[in-house]
Amino acid sequence: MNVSCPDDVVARLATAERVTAFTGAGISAESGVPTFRGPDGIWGKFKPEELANMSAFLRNPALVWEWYAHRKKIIADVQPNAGHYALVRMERLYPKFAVITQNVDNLHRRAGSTVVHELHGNIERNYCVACGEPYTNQDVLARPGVPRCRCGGTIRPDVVWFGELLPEEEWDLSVRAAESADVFLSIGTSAVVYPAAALPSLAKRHGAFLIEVNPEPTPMTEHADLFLQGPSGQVLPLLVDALEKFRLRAGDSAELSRER
Ligand code: BJW
Ligand code: ZN
Repeated sequence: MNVSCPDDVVARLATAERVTAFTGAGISAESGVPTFRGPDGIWGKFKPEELANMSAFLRNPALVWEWYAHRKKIIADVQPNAGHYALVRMERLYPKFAVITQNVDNLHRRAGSTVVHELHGNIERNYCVACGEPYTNQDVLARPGVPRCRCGGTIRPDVVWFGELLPEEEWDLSVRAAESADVFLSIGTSAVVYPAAALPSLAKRHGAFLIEVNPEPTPMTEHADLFLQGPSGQVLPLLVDALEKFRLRAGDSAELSRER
């Protein structure tokens, strides 16, 4: 793979104070979690709007639950990959570093990232539509078919479906992390689902240098200051290696000039 990150960009990224990484399904692809769109997407059989919305759930909760039970099992069995771990290394390099993720798979936290804003919920959680009682995956997967709450209500996954509002606090924190970023990385997202997809351009309007990491161009590519084309599990570790090398060299020269 030939990912070329110009020296001035490495310098800019290495000397930034506030860096924000915005991730989508692509960062988990190399862990074995299928993406939503494209040839290998989990939406191959169904369009997103057909399953991930409340009216589909009310119409056919068994079908929606069958799909979520399948995905919950896939996600429980996978591990974070080199891309997730590279972001953990990056967090250690900056005084202000945040991950904003559209993913519900919890892999950033499992890798060790500590500041993670989940915009579309978390597939490890569930709640009763009628009374709000929370349920774990262990609770719901033990019950065949559509899981029911003690109150008789239907339990649903704690994820954000089309037509639903994003969690307010996570959204506000994400907007702040975008607006204040010196460098904003958009990683493994098709950048078509709003309002999340508006964050990269928001960051750019507020002065961030916008870097996109994706094997394929997206609608955002033409607005990016730098497009690093390739799988994030390969591109991100190379990028962090370059940053660490730059920091080491800069540290060495500072040391040398103090000694002189
Ligand atoms: C790699 C890789 C590798 C592959 N390395 N990369 C018209 C215009 C504008 C907006 C709207 C509109 N009509 C309706 C809307 C609103 C709607 C929307 O945006 N629709 C668009 C599709 C048109 N948005 C909403 O409804 C949102 N809510 C909202 O707007 O509330 C206000 C409102 C209130 C009342 C009424 C109406 C509005 C909510 C959106 C919720 C999205 N939910 C989902 C499901 C979550 C739960 C679950 O997981 O089951 O979130 S949909 C799905 O898409 C999921 C994802 O987070 C999201 C984004 O997908 P993502 O991550 O970008 O994945 P992919 O598959 O699309 O892309 C993967 C990328 O990875 C590709 O680019 C690959 O190339 C790349 N890749 N391998 C790096 N190794
Ligand atoms: Zn209930």
